[in-house]
Amino acid sequence: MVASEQAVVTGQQLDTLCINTIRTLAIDAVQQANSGHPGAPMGLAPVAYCLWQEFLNYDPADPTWLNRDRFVLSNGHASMLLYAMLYLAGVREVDENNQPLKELAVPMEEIKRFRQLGSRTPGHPESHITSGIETTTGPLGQGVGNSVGMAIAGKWLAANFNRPGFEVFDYNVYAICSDGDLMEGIGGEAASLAGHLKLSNLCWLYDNNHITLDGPASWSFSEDVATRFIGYGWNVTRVTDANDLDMLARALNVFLETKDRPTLIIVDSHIGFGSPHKHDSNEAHGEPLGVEEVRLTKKFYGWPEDAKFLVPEGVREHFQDGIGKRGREEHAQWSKMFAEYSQKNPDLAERLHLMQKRELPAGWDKNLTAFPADPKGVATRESSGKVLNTLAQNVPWIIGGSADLATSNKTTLKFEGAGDFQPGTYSGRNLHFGIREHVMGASVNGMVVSGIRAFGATFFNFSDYMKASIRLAALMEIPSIFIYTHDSIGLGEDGPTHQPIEQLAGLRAMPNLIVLRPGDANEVVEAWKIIAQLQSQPAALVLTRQALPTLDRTKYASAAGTAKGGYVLADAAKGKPAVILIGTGSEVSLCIDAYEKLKADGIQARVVSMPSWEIFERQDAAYKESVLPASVTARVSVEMASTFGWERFVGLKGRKVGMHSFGASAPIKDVLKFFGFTVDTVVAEARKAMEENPS
Ligand SMILES: Cc1ncc(C[n+]2csc(CCOP(=O)(O)OP(=O)(O)O)c2C)c(N)n1
Ligand SMILES: [Mg+2]
Repeated sequence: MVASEQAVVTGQQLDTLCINTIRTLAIDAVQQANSGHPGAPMGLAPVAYCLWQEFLNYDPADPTWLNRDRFVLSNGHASMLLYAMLYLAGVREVDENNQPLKELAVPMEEIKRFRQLGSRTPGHPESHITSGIETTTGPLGQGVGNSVGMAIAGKWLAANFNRPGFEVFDYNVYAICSDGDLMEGIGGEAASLAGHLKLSNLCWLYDNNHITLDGPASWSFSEDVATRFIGYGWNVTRVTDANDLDMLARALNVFLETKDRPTLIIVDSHIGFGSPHKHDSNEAHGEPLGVEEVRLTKKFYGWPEDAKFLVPEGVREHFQDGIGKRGREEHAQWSKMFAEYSQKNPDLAERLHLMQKRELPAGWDKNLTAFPADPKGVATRESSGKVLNTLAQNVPWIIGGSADLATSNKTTLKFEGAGDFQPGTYSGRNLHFGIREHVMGASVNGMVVSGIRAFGATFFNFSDYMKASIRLAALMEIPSIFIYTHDSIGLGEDGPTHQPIEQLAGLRAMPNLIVLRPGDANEVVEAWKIIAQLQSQPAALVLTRQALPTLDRTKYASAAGTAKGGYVLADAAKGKPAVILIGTGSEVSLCIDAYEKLKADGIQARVVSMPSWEIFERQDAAYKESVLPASVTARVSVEMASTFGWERFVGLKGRKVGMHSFGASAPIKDVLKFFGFTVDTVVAEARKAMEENPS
């Protein structure tokens, strides 16, 4: 059928017309941008069409509807598929208060501006830029990882909020994924965790197109995916032709009927379906088709060869009659039910409201009391565990867990009713991620975009394993919480394989991430208050294994200064300090000891505690000058980590006590002495700084 000749088209013809519209929009946008991947959207168009039009419970007029089915495009390079769907389904733009507007999330002008500066159609889908995009995808494997978090959230929300006769939450999570998603280690972790948790609300549609960027997938991928997923405990079904809508619908119905495990639908497809290229040779994969091939492809589809961005009459209307009408009706029914639910359960409704707005309940900080001074003190992982347990009682939607180190990370929620999240007990608040840091990061993000304040914990050194997810949380502007203990060589005997060196510098270099390394139990309390209030930034909380003195705050400044990122903890008795010692975490008390020694020797020192560079940086110039006066250039930073970046605060003439190599396996006292983290070293460095910077 030729689109331009259409009279009244119905049924199959209309399906084909819609599918080819998705394809040609992707082709034209990529061609116009002269950049992007047309092949995957062309191959997957029927899959997305069938899913959205026939199955997805989604109201395009309100993409923030609480109980909407979630759709994740894990192979984010196929972004034009998603943009075409958002446009054709008529998904609305949402304002900063989560209110839907009249405007489309992706109007046609934005499709024409694919991959251009400031457009809502960046190269890969970005949830903070484009309404209707549930999560940012692009690094392969992250999206399927997020989908596991979303499915966990769905189960947790249902277990905690549904009441007899009131199914507030019963949404499903669908992810389309590609060979890359399944090859990536994180994809395997995600599938393993989802299978263990029996997340029956999770469906992955695997684009089995036998091709990757370099060439045939068989060059590097030959395992039996179906068998692998059956081994993970998934239900596996197959669609042998991506263009067969009936077969796709049958497979999706199998998913809906499967109540005891997640479902993988393996869809055999042809990348760039309809293009005259021999795709097994993989030419032009990941590139625009080129003018001539665009014409030939359109001819194959029965499309006017010269038409660009053509949306034939009837296509958008057809989407309105399908996903639009179904979503509107489902949403309206749900809203009626939810209104009654809210009347009967005002507390729960209020909770959901706050969660959506990323706000905290009244009394969120109650019982977050100060720790008494104690020279022997307590490890910050210990004090953090106590604070977290209090905070989580005040904020019922803080949930999380550790990658098999909960007893070391001290992250177990131990209070009455906290419970474990396991198959059959989906109301539990303690997650067991297993030894899967990578998917812990991605699923924490998936939970956070679902309204939950989720945390994930491991040893600081293993933050590297989940770096991509931390980065995406920062990019997505979401308040994920990452807890890292065993923060330095101070962990001792486990040695250099476990001792972080460059991790602090790396995370501090990341835009929009708040890194906090509190110096004692009371800074831990303040750090958690900061974290709780974050709305659009993730946090990395970096904690010690070893005990630290709880400073006497009647003698030294209040830990409330933590809120400013850095503050004067101990100061020169009078006048300008002769030298400034700047420390973080476990080195704050070392600085204090050095300060006392210098004081006894008649030297007027100042100690600045700097738990968060990022927060200190955003203070006004006057405050920063009050903490680090420009006229005092004799400065020493003390941190058991790479010194990379400390010149920012100590200046080019300052001195840096830090790590210049990997650590060593030995008892902590030997390690600290060997690497020079002693009062004597700090005092000596302070004297050198003073000599080199005579005032
Ligand atoms: C973690 C990660 N590594 C590499 C890439 C770059 N990349 C984009 S698409 C792609 C491979 C595409 O193969 P496949 O996943 O089978 O998708 P298809 O080309 O079939 O759509 C690669 C390597 C990426 N996006 N993410
Ligand atoms: Mg592929």
